Amino acid sequence: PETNVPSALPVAASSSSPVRDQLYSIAEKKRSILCVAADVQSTKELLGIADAVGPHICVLKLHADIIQDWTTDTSRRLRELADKHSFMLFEDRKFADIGNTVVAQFSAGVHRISSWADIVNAHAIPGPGLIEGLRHACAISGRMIGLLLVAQMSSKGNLIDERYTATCLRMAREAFPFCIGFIAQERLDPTGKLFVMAPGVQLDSKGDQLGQQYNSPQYLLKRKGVDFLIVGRGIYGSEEPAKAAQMYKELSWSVLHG
Ligand code: 6AU
Repeated sequence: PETNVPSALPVAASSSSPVRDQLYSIAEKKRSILCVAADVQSTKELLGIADAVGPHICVLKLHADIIQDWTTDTSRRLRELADKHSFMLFEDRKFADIGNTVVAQFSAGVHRISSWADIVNAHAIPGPGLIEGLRHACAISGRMIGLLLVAQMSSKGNLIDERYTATCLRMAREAFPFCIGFIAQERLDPTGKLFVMAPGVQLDSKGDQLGQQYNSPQYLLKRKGVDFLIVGRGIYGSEEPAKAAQMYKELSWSVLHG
């Protein structure tokens, strides 16, 4: 169903999640609801994209496990860029295992996600123990990190149905303020307190060969009521990523406020 609801930006003040507050404060200051997905495979490319699009984004999303030469230096330099340009780091790990395993995936291994990420995401399918494990691991790390539940997907033929999405909404409400929102394709929480970041955004393409489906910023923001847009190949795959990021930033902001 189409929601046709306005942006959640005005309700930011009523939030009691520091991570959510920080995100909305960056979005307002930079007039950007844009998250760039930097799905490149080397530290050099990752840092290059982060520096180039940094002025135009509120969030940089990455898949640390596709970076061939990842070291602790990669995360240290990423954090420096995040502070320099004022954006948040979102590790798109999509945790999907029992709590005990997820805690280790989150805090240990090569990537030590809990030591540098501001936002992470997870599938709800293992149940609340996963969320509890992540919340506990965050408390131990001493860092403020926000969780997004993957409540809908952009890919063709995905197995998520309305009942599953409704259960995600219930789980997310119970886990607020650690859980701050969703990866989804439409607004799920009518109050907008739990926000939606929507992937599957590109102007020049309808999809790829492996089931990705794209919609326009106008459609997702105006018709579906999402709050933030995630753009990957439409930006890092373009000839001038900084220019493309600026274009997506200005377009999406003006769709909401223009
Ligand atoms: O714009 P693209 O297609 O180049 O990149 C989209 C990015 C990729 C995906 O791993 C991710 O968004 N994604 C997600 C996320 C963010 O969880 C969920 C989903 O349903 N679809 C999707 O594309 O980094």
